[in-house]
Formats: sequence, C-alpha cells, structure tokens
Amino acid sequence: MNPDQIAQEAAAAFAATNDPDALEQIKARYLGRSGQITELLKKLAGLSPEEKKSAGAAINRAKTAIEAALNARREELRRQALETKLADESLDVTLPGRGETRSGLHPVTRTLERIEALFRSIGFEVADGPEIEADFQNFTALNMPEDHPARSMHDTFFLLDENGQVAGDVLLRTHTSPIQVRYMQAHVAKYAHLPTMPEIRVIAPGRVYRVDSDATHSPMFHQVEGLWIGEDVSFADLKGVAADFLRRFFESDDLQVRFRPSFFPFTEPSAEIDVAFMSGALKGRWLEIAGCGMVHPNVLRHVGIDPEKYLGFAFGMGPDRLTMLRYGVNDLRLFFDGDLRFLRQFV
Ligand code: 2NM
Repeated sequence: MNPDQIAQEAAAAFAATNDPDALEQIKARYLGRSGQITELLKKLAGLSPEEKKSAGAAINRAKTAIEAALNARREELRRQALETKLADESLDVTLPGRGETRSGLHPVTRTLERIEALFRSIGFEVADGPEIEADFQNFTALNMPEDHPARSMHDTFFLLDENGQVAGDVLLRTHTSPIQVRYMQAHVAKYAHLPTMPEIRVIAPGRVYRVDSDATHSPMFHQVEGLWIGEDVSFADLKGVAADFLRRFFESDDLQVRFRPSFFPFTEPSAEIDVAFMSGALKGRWLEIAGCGMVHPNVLRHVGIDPEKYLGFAFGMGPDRLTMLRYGVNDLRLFFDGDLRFLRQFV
C-alpha cells in the first residue's frame, strides 16, 4: 500500500469508531512503534537518496494527514460526549414541581387562626410566651397556693437540673395564663410613666402540658385564654364578649349560652360557660366550652396592677375540644398522632 492509501484507510477507520479508547487503539495501527507508517519509514533506509527524498515526502504527507484526521476525530468525539452529558443533565426550571401531596393546616391550627381573627376584629392583641416557664408566672402569680394539687409532680412536668434532680421552679407551662402574666408585667412597665395605663385586651393561644393521657386528655394540648383589664370592665362585658365570640365561632346566631358558677384560683367570681346548639347532631345538649371570671385582686397585685383602680375579666378555652366539636372527632389523640390518613381529611 502506498502512503496515500494508508492515510485514506486510517481516516476511514477513525471515522468508523465512536469510542475514544478504540480511537487511540486504531491510531497505534498507523503511527505506533510497529504501525504501518512507522514500518514504511523504517524501509526508507534501504533506498537511494533520490528515492528516499520523494518516498520520504510522501510518507510525511500521509503522516501529517493521519494526525490531522486523528485530531479532528478526537475533537469530534469530545464534543459529542459533552453534548450527551449536557442533554442528560438538562433541567427545565420552568416545569411545575413534582410534589404529589397537597399541604394544609392542622385542624387545630385552623381553629386557632379562626379564634385569633375573631378576637383581633374586636381589638384584642395576640400574645405568646415561653413553653418552659418559671414557677412564679405559672403558679404563684396566679394565686395558686403552695399546696395546690396542680403543683404536684403528679400533674405537672417539672424540668430536671444538670444533676438530674427536679428543678422545683422550672416546668412546662400547664396553661397559657403565664403568657398573660408576662403581658401584664410588660404592660405595667411600659406605661409606668402615665397616670393611668391603657386598657389590656389580649388573647394568649398556645401549647400547654399536663401529666394526663386518655381519649379526652393529651399530655400536650392547646389553650386560648383572654384578658380584658381596664378601669371599668364588668362581668356584663364578659358575658357580651363571650356570647358574641361563641356565636360567631360556631356561625350560629341562635346559639344558647349560659354561665354556671364555678371556681378558679385566679378569678373571683368564676363561671363555666356552656353552649347548646338549636340544630344539628348536638341539638339541645349543654356542652361545657370555657371557664371565665373576674381576675382575682391577688393576681393583679402580683403583676403590679392596683386592684382598687383596675379590674377586668379573663377566660380560658380548649381549642382542641372546639375542633373535635366542629368536626365530630371523638378521640383527641388522633390530632397529635401525626397519622396523615386522618389529618388529610381536613385539608
Ligand atoms: C380560665 C378560666 C378563668 C385566666 C385567668 C388569667 C389571668 F392571667 F389573667 F389571670 N388568664 N386566664 C382564666 C380565667 C382561665 O381557663 C379555664
């Protein structure tokens, strides 16, 4: 074979492969130590000077042509590999997400947001506070005596100190009242420079913790408490606010509301609030829905408010129970088990 034929054959062989490794193998057949071009060069030694000159030039032309074809093919394969890689990794950022589940709010969260919106609409602020509380804000300030059963380890989750001993004054809040205690303390400090402080109108929603667990009690549950303090806030105002709220919450203008005498350490007098629906599955049955009362003078004193000048009412209710009523759920624990088959029904 003459050099030109070898060069043509090499170019055809390069073009016939798509594999970079195979391409280098093929190259060896022509330019390697015993490749066809190399063998021709070796044979030059036995030729006359004239023959050497013309044959050598032809071989070198072929060699240059083979090298050019090789480099072109190398470049082509490199470009193809890059294009394949880019195509594989391409990402259309304008495509919609692949999420297949719809998200939604927890049913108790929906109830909390409803309650917050209703109270905001009549001028209440929404406050929060720490879930790990101090004994003073959780118990003492709320007129709960040293020997009150709620203060026992049997009823309250106390925290342990670094030695694993019960730290007597740190606990998981057992109600949201400490939020109101902190709110009142901050309010008093904020308006200490005024002869008369502005009214306090606040609700305190949040998680609370008690040592208790059955179909109607979860060790973690929710409360919403409310507070209205001023110079002239009466039990009549309490009845109006409570009845109005409950009728709006249950979307029932003819909801029956009654106040039944009761006892709480932090209010005096105190009452239980019951409601009865005029229609539906629960028609005509009185349901206990909240507790309330006029804030006890001792509570006001503990937060630095003069009970001779200011008074007001407070109330507390269980949004978990309200949610059970609204959706006809009979086991409270379902709300907190995290079973999506249950929770998805409310989305
Ligand atoms: C209730 C019932 C009655 C209440 C009292 C206070 C505070 F902080 F002002 F003293 N907050 N919440 C209260 C009153 C809570 O829950 C059944």
